[in-house]
Amino acid sequence: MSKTIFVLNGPNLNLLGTREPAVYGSQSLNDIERDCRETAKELGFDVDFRQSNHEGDLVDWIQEAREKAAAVIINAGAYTHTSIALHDALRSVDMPAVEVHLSNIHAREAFRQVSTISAVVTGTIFGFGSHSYILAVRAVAAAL
Ligand code: CA2
Repeated sequence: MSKTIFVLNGPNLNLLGTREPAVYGSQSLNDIERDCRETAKELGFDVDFRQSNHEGDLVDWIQEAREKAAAVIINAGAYTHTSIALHDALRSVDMPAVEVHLSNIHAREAFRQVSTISAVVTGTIFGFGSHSYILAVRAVAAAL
C-alpha cells in the first residue's frame, strides 16, 4: 500500500505569510509543508505537497491520488466555495480525504460558509491556523 499522503493547496495559498496574518497566520506554505512532512514521518508516512492557482490542476492531482496516494488532504482555497469539479473528483476517491482550512470559515462571510466539497470528504478541520494541517495528517494516519 502507498504510504504517501497528497497535501493539495489551491489558489493564493502561495501568498501565505505575506499578508493577512490576523486571518491566516504568519507561517508560509513552505513552513506548513515542513511541519506536515515532520508529522507524517513520525507516523510512518511521506508527504507529496503541492499548490496551484488553477482548478484543473487540483482535479488532475485528485485523480492522480487515486493511483498513487494513501490519502488526500486538501485546502482548496476559494474553490472550496465554488467548485463542482472538485466535488466530483473527490467523490470518486476511495481513500481517506480531509478538507482543511486555516481560518474558521463558518465565522466569516456568508459565501465562505458554504463548501462544495464537505459532503464528499471523510471530514473537515478548520480554524486552527497552520495546525489544521497537522491535525489532518494525524487524522488520515489514524484512519489508515
Ligand atoms: O482558511 C482557509 O484556509 C481558506 O481556505 C483560505 C482561502 C480562502 O479563500 C478560503 O475561504 C479559506 C484563501 C487563502 C488566501 O490566502 C492569502 C494569504 C495571504 C495573502 C493573500 C491570500
